[in-house]
Amino acid sequence: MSFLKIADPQIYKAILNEAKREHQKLELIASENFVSEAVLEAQGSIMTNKYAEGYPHKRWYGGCEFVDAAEEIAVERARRLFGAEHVNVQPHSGSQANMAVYFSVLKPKDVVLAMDLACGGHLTHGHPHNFSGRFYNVVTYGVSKRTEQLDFDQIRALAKKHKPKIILAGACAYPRIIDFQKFRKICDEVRAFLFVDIAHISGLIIAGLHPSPVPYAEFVTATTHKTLRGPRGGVIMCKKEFATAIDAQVFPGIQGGPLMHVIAAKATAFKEAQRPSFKNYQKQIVKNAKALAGALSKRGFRIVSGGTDNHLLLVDLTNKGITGRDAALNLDRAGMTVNKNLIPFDKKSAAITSGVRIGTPAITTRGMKEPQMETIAELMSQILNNLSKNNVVSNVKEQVKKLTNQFPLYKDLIKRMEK
Ligand code: DSN
Repeated sequence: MSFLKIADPQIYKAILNEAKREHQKLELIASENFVSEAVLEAQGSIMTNKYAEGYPHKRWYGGCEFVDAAEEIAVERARRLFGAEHVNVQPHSGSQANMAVYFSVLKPKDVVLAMDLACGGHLTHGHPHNFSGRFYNVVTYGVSKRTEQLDFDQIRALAKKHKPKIILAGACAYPRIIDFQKFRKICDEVRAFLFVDIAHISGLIIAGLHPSPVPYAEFVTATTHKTLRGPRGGVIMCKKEFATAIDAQVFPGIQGGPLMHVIAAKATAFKEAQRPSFKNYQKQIVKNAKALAGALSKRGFRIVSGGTDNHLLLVDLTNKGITGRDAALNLDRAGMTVNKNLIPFDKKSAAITSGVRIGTPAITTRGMKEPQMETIAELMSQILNNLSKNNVVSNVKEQVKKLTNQFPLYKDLIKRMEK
């Protein structure tokens, strides 16, 4: 029996429709994934009821013994997974995690050196409309025009010129390995803190498929819902000496009561990430991204930087004469969900863009492998070479349905909800 179906049929229907959408379409947004039913159960649990301002055994409210247990388990699992000295699992999102790091060591107007949003950086690293760009003096680095990869000579030169207090590494649309040791070296040369945002690549790091920044950086933030495949939320890792400052910035600095049901679900996701099968899953994510990049490139699509080392690829659509916005809209009509994305040195605005970003974490969770990447590239190519041809859209849509039916998602949950 469903309590929700009786209490709120409209929301019940919206959730059921969303479950069906997730099943029927190909989810290719690089930052999305599908959590396990165990994570869903923890997140949907009665721990949502509890106020627990503070930290385990130092709360402002009574009755925290069981949420204390959940938070301690989450912290310990994250600490082991990442090899971190100190972990805070309370940030509601990646934004709060990043804000807490900035607040812990910066004063307003201090200089930060971070990656340009147009080259793959993130809003909360220093965009002028975000708290980060409004409070701090943000200088940005980009990528080399020739390689479309990080240019450490440029980063060093900017660091020497502007003397930032923090250098931020990490991105949400960068398809290559990031060399954190090189960032550390530059930080040491200019006496800056190294802050790394691994929101996108945390799963790859846990699996050893991408070098970890934890040994090199004073601060590392992540989200738990991308390659890590947990509930929507944030986490901070830092060196012991900053533990008190970070904890104080998360609470009471910027947050009140932690979301204990989400923290319980983070703990469950961390446990899932300890399994050998998680490593195999991450390996397949990278194999799939490489296969998809290769298959698209074979069909005449230009892949930014010539390929990928991680879970995502950026496709430059300039030679196809279409914008990222039109590409994303038309792909979605045919059942393939991607997002429009700026490419390095894009001449178009962020609302239009010349590219799309494509990620493989979610389709890999469904069990898709290299042969399916070939099929997906072919279906994408049919749409992008025949924009607005309705017969092509309906034909591709049918083929997407056939493919997704072979890799069912939330089958039992949908069945239960449809009863
Ligand atoms: N919105 C996320 C992404 O898509 O990369 C980052 O916060």
